[in-house]
Amino acid sequence: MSQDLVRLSISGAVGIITVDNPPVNALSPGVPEGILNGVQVFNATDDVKAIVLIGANGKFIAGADIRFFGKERAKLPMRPQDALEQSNKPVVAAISGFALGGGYEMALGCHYRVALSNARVGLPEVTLGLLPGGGGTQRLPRLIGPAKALDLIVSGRHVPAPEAYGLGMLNKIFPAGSDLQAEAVHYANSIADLRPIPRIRNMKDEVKKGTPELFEAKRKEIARRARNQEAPYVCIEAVEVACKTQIDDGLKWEGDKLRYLENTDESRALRYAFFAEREAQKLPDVPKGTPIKPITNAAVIGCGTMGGGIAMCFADAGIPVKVLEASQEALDKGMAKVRANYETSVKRGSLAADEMERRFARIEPVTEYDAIAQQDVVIEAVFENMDVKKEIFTKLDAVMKPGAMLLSNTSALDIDEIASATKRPQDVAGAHFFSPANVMKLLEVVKGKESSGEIVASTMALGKIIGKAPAATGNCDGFLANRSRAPFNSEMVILLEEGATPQQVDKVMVDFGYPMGPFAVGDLAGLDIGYAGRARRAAADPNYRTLPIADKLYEMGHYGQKTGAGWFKYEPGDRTPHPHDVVDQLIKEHMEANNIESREITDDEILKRLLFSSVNEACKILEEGIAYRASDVDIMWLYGFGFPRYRGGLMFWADLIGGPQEVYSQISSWHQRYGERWRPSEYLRKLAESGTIFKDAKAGS
Ligand code: 3H9
Repeated sequence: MSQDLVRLSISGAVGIITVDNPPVNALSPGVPEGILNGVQVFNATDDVKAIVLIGANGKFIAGADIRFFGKERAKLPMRPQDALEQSNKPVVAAISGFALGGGYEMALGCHYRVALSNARVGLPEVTLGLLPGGGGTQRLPRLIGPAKALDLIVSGRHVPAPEAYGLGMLNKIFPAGSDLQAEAVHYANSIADLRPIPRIRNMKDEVKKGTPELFEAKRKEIARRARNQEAPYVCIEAVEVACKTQIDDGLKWEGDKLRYLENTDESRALRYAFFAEREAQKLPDVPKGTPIKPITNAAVIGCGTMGGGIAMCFADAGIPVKVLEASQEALDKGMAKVRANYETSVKRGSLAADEMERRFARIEPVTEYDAIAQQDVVIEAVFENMDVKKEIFTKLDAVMKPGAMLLSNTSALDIDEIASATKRPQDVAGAHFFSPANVMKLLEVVKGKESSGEIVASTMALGKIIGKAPAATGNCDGFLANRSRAPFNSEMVILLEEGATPQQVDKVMVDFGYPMGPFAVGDLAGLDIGYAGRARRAAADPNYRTLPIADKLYEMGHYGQKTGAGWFKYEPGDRTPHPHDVVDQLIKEHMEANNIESREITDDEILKRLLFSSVNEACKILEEGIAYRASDVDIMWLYGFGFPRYRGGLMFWADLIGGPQEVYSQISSWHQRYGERWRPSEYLRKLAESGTIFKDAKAGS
């Protein structure tokens, strides 16, 4: 097998080892063996004076094959990166595309590293709950020093080649588009006779810079975002080990830690999330090869909070966008808000001032529908009112060029009814962004019953182009994301009726790993949004479970941060939530009026009531065939609701704590205690009885 995955050839006095393992040249079984064989063969070939390690199809090596973690791996007589380092003939890593994880570690085993200027390198293992286990934690600090190595290994970021060159990670870069193999062979000839061969294991100076303060500062820096996680801390320790230990001892330490980390729930969850994200791109009911509509420009209807944010997404991706508002006044206000958002980024240092101007200039305010007629895609982003939306889609149908993508940012309304306002429902789909639209990564793509495969696939592709994580769903009230989240939103308020406090609930969820508690998030988004949604649902469903405490709070003018009071109290100019007496009073009154006795509600009950209620709803959505698979639920929760990635997502987490059987049994007991709202879904019952885990659950199965 290694012959197929790794090819050997000779150009003059240079032996070339080519890794050819599509799609990304991962180090699947056979590849490490092939590289090791190549080093041995060329070291034994007299005419070869230097060696080049390169990847086929414009990609170097994307790292270890992630599918094989947690499984038995073949034991080699020697690791290929160590063999590369020990080679008596100098080896040049020739990098195009990406050299990530085990791929860049292979390059660190080489004596020289050259790359095309559009390549990316890095050690992203921490994002999979691992540490670089192919020598990266020991070689990178020796090459570029512990401070820079810490930054790269603990963040896992992909570094563009020019920056990597500046950091000392690469010896030379060639312009994008160059013939990399020819350049690398030329380079190899130029260094073939240089001695001593520069082996990273012999570089001793940089690691002397690793002071205890450096590592302590890094631990402090990551404390909040890395809470509940192990891998980031092991990564720090690994660099510390590199600074204190002989390299062979350090390599052994690193290998042991990799074997430990690959079996943690954290790593399992992060690896699952990696593949779930890619799985979400696969649309079982859209044939492969369905054409994707090109997008060179866009339009957004409405320049409110959502519309402005969506326009920024296009501008940030380099796509010119027109924003339409009926009145000049609304347009000016919206554009001022967009500008203020950009200015905040400039002030924070995350955006350069000239780049802000370039982006802002891509957004063109307009007041007439004729002005947007030739745009490739239009996204309607006005407030949630069916009549208004239908009126807009009638207008769009009249003016937009044939084949234009007609998308609605509705978060709950019936996409089929919206599409019925046009004579081209096949070109209509939902493109649901999450607030703030320019920040949150989820794009929920909603298929109407007449949406064509082309519009769905093109909307998914659009999501990728503008840097989102797209995932598809069918049409129902609230679609997949908000519908599966709705029971969580109700349950958190119902918990108050039984004596819990907003601060208690928020603490449980922050401790679990959310960046903010759900009540604080409600205050940030505005309590008017939930109120309007509840009123609409209560009008439609006589059995709708009302939330009197939430309704009263809203009616008292507590709209959240914008009024200085919501579930919490806020001092002017400060977003820190403080407990509010009024809320305590409302809870007390509600309990007295309904003869509810206060009881201690444990953190475990809070967590499970919020999340299990949503797992149950997600099961109903799967049963109805509205979601393709459980992993799409997880993608929506990770990217739309801030669910901690290292727990995999709502459904994966539920598997980790006992799976369908545990969830079913708990929900059944709450069904007895609380009645109808906790009725377990049939689908959940079937999963529990068949022993299927959530992770493998598919639509309607
Ligand atoms: C590691 O190296 C540990 C070492 O330290 C240990 C010692 C050796 N494995 O993302 P795409 C699949 S840990 C298996 O859509 P792109 C992917 O699932 C690893 N499969 O392409 C998809 O399959 P499908 C450290 C992989 O162009 C297809 O390839 N490395 C792997 O948008 C295309 O992927 C990383 O963390 C893999 N390593 O992005 C890098 N990588 O078509 C992980 C990809 O069936 N990879 N696949 O859905 C990436 O970040 C991106 O894939 C990359 C390309 C940027 C490379």
